[in-house]
Amino acid sequence: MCDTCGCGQPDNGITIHIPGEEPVHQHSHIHSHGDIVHTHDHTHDHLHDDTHDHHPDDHSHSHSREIKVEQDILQKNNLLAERNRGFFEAKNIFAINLVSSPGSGKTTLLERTIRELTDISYYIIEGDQQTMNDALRIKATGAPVVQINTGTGCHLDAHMVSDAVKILQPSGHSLLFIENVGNLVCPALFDLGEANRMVIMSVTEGDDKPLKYPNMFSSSQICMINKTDLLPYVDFDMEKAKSYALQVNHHLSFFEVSTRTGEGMKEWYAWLKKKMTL
Ligand SMILES: Nc1nc2c(ncn2[C@@H]2O[C@H](COP(=O)(O)OP(=O)(O)OP(=O)(O)O)[C@@H](O)[C@H]2O)c(=O)[nH]1
Ligand SMILES: [Zn+2]
Ligand SMILES: [Zn+2]
Ligand SMILES: [Zn+2]
Ligand SMILES: [Zn+2]
Ligand SMILES: [Zn+2]
Repeated sequence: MCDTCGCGQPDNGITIHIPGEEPVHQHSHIHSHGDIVHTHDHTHDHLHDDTHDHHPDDHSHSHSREIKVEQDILQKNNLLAERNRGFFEAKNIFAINLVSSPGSGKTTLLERTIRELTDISYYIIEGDQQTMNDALRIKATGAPVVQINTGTGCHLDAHMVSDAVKILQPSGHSLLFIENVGNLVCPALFDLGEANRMVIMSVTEGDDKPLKYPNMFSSSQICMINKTDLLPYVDFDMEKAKSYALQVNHHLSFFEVSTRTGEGMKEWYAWLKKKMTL
């Protein structure tokens, strides 16, 4: 699963911050296979079910053992994701998980949406390996935000989201945007409890991404194609991109936007408004 991309490393130091405040949550893990060694350092006390991701961090084990560990990780994640989903449904919180490669424009989309579609109450969870940059950009819009830094981790998981939600305290009948770590691979495997997953591709990335990273497109319900203002300058065939995406998931619906110029945003806002009145 993530063995080759870094999040299988021990001590991957997850932190959760409100911008401008001291870290409110810190995990430092010593991991081993199975349940032999497992410590948590927390800067606060809260109940833990001990259902974290524990990625295999030593390769002396057999292949079948590795697959078993990965299945356990995903099963535990799925259980926690269902708890998150139940909480969101009970409070009428519409949660969207934004996934994409780095730099497709997720944060720009959120900034523009929060500023232009003002009759919705927003809560934002930002996920990046390092920095508070995105949380600070969101804070400037006035929306409540927490930043999860995943350290070496390459995706958010349901436990991190559950911890972040406890800090964020979203009110009922609100819209929760979860901006995942920029990565078209691992976030596909981790259900966060969202109602909808939206994969964002930008026209600078090439129109073949759905075929190269099919899991991300098959696990999403919505596909946004961003940076349409750059179409005259790049070899991106919009119809091809959409047909590739539909090849891996024929249920996908599309938005074509430029979060820079605002082109196409009206349809996105209409969709969000409709979701918020359901
Ligand atoms: N031309 C153009 N540039 C855009 C558009 N949307 C975003 N950008 C630029 O793309 C770059 C990345 O945008 P971000 O919003 O930070 O992207 P992100 O997906 O949040 O990035 P990560 O969180 O690092 O994965 C920035 O320089 C943006 O100004 C767009 O519609 N058109
Ligand atoms: Zn990974
Ligand atoms: Zn742990
Ligand atoms: Zn391994
Ligand atoms: Zn971002
Ligand atoms: Zn915790």
